[in-house]
Amino acid sequence: MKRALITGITGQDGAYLSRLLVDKGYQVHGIVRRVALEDPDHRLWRLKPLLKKIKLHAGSLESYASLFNIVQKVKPDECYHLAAQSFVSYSFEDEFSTINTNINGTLYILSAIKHKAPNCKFYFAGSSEMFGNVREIPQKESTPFYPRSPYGISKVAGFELTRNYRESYKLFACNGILFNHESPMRGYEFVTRKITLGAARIKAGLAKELKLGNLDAKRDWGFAGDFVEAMYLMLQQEKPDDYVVSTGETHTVKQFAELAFSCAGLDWKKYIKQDKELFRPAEVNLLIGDSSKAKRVLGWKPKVRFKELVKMMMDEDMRRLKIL
Ligand code: G4F
Repeated sequence: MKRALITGITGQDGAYLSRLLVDKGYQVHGIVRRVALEDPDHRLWRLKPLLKKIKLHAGSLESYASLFNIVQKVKPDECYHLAAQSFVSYSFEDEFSTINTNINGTLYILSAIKHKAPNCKFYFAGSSEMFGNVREIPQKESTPFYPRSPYGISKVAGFELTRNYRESYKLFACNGILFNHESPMRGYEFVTRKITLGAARIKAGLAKELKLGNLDAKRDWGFAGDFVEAMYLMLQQEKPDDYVVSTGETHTVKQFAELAFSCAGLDWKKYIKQDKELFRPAEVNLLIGDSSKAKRVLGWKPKVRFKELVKMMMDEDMRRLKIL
């Protein structure tokens, strides 16, 4: 039985990836904060259906000792490093903790693997935020990085650490450069879920308006369930490499909102208010990925398209509020 270790297992991607790996017969281990183990109803809700099938270990990205001990104990065959402070907007407010946690956490887990499980295959959750002020359209593996946020900078550092461990210590270490990926399990702080929950709440009579920031930003939004398959496939190849994972379609925040509200039979223009406070000090205006390498080498392509994704998220939020 193969053993997989997932950091960030409590998040959206962690939940989809755990399901995928459990279904493939893996023994799945996850690293979570001790408080999560003490408050499973709130902090482990995404893993609820899987809790009896996976093993959770208390640890922290800030503690090398905790990561070292877990890697030593689990001796994983594959490690998926998903944990991070992943909210771009917050990274402008607390750049220190974002940079510290995201960069050191990646370094610690890589080092622990080098010392205690050198044959373990490693996946790093890189991000399209690394492209930032994009140097070419669409963005592919060879596109230069130009991050526009402390979060983006921390991800570029993690990307380079992963590549360096691959080249210096011969670790099987891969970078996924994942474009935005969403689902009904997305956190409320991200714009897609904020919109779908906001629209559902308005429909249910629980709210009157929804405040958003920049409506013109364009993102390449895919379905998280599809994207975790690409992570898995990267670690099944003969050689470690880096891959862009995206849908190749881009839409504005406004288009997302328009479609989401229309799924609830609402006209978005009546309810969405722009709030300057929600604009970022530096914005990434356009992201659109070219994932032809992932298609060619991994045989991966996205299954869920934009409209289907918006509808899936809207329907689920309306069901949660018992209006569908
Ligand atoms: O949903 P977002 O917060 O996602 P963002 O910043 O693109 O980052 C996400 O995707 C990255 C991959 O590219 C990940 F690495 C990262 O961890 C995260 O998952 O914002 C999307 C866009 C931005 O341009 C933002 O300015 O939506 C715009 N936006 C407009 N109003 C808003 C809002 N974003 C948020 N979160 N909240 C708003 O009210």
